[in-house]
Amino acid sequence: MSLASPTKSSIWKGKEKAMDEDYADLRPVITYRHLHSHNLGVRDPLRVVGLCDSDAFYAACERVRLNLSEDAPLVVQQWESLIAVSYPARKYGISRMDKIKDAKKKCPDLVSVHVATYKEGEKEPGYWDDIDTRTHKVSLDLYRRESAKIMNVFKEMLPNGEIEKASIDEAFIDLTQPVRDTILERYPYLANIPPNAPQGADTPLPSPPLELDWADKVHLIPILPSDDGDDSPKDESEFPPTWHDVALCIAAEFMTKMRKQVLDTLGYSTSAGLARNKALAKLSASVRKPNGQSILRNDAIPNYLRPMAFQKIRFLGGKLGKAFADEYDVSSVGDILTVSLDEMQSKFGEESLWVYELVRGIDRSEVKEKTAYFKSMLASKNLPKPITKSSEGPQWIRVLAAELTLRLNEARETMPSLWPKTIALHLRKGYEASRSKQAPFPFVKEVTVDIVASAGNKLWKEMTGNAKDVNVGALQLSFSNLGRGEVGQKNIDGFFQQSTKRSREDAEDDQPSDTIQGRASSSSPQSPSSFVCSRCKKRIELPIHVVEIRGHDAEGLAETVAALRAEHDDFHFAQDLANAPETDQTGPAPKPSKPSSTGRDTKRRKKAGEPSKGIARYFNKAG
Ligand code: TTP
Ligand code: CA
Ligand code: CA
Repeated sequence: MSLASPTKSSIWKGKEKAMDEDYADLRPVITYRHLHSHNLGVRDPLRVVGLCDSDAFYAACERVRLNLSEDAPLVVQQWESLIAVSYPARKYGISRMDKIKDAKKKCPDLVSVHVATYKEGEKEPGYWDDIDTRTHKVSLDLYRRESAKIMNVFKEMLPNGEIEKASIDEAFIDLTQPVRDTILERYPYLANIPPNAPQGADTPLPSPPLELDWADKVHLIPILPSDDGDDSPKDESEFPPTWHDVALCIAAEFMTKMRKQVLDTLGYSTSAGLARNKALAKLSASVRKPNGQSILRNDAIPNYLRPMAFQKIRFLGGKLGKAFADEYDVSSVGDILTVSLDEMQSKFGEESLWVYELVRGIDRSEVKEKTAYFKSMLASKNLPKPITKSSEGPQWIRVLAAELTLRLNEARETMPSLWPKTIALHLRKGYEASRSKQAPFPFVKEVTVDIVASAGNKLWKEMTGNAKDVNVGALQLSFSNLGRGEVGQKNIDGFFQQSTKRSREDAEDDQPSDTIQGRASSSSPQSPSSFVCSRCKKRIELPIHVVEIRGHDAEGLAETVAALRAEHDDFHFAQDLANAPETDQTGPAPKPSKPSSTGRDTKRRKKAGEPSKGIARYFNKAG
């Protein structure tokens, strides 16, 4: 750290002061009003959020499919690379970084499964012997299906909890409401405000129980830091349980039950984290893996976060985190705590309030089911060798059509009225901007590969025209504007719920379907590595290194882009919250020395729709 630099030293607050102030909201007063309110949302002092992540997920899916023992050392391969490694295989020192050849050297008994692929002429993905990137296309359908089963277990077991799928193998679960109901059941004396309560509903709750029986197989992240080399439990008696700890303890019971159900009925072991918000739940979930469950009590937040590399925090891992690290020469959360809010905002814009809060263990993003997730479906293929003849297109379009057909029909099993309004074809050279063309997709009762392929072929023909020579490095076929409607209804417009506000993306579908090169990328509804945000109207693109990490093929991208979209939504949400005027007194009291965390200062408020100049750029187009 270059603390000595005179220009930089002026931005550091006194270390001492930082320690005292930074985590000031760990033991908020909880009143009867808090306990009895149902709509405090992210300001709820009793808020408890879990994140559940499946262990070595793709490997587990293949183990279950093949009915192998849990001890089998197994890897999932995509071409020559590994995309998932079971925990028994990790014992041999095998990691995702290895090539299959090296992994087999490390463990001669290794079971290796190549991810399923679509093959020309086959309607369904399968496990073939002659896998070749020139003729096959990766299918993640099995993992998507298993993922949906896990989500269904959560939904069934927790009808009044909010569940948000965060990626193919993880979900955030807001347990606040079910936990609140349980608290009232277990501590019935809290159900009514005592007639002699001095401040009525605003009277603090009586003291919580002196000891909590933390459920089995739960790891409590320690409140006090371990001395060098000494991990033995410390005396934490100066931190008696709070009502929030009671809430966490009950949340842990719910989580244990759900994870057990997933393991018993589906065969998947999972790891979970529980804390007061999403960012902290996500961090805690990776503390004990596999098959672990960690709880981060509020009192444990400071010593857990301070020494941590701040780039481990959700959203701070990418370009934004790197920009902070470079700007302030910081690496740990403790380092970054010494950067004042004014300094941060002057360099990174008003919204960096949100980073300022994250490193202080505050995350105001909501757990919300993302329905936009199902608004589009896409299948894509990066070709190992570009297509150079127009006549070579249809064979790939058929492969993509088979995948889309399968996925649409599968989705229609649970949502029979689901129908896409539009079909689009994108053609790209490498990762350059794509050319695309779209057309309305007419309603038919039964969708078949032939119907989808012929719609795709028509677009291909229109795009490549009579040209004999073409140069196409990647193809993508997509359905967009999927909506619900009455089965058998002919009028496509009738399929869409009135409640969905028309986004710019929807509106663009009314424009002529032909798109021209260059503009195509920014006006098309989907592209494999990006999406257009309906709020800030920006095309949000995955960084190219992520595109590469997700495999040699574009398949994994759909998931990653969905996650990116969810994160981007959260980003807007966090911004909204930061800009919203405070409506109650349950949040942390604003400190006079810096702008309120709820942004009362209207001068600081941005106009809706105004493009963000600050940290938003770190979530945008690479470059
Ligand atoms: P992860 O949850 O990151 O990893 P994992 O489930 O394999 O292992 P862990 O127990 O450590 O959580 O990713 C979930 C699945 O996503 C993984 O099984 C395979 C896929 N994936 C890729 O295809 N490419 C990648 O680079 C990563 C990180 C994951
Ligand atoms: Ca996982
Ligand atoms: Ca994961």
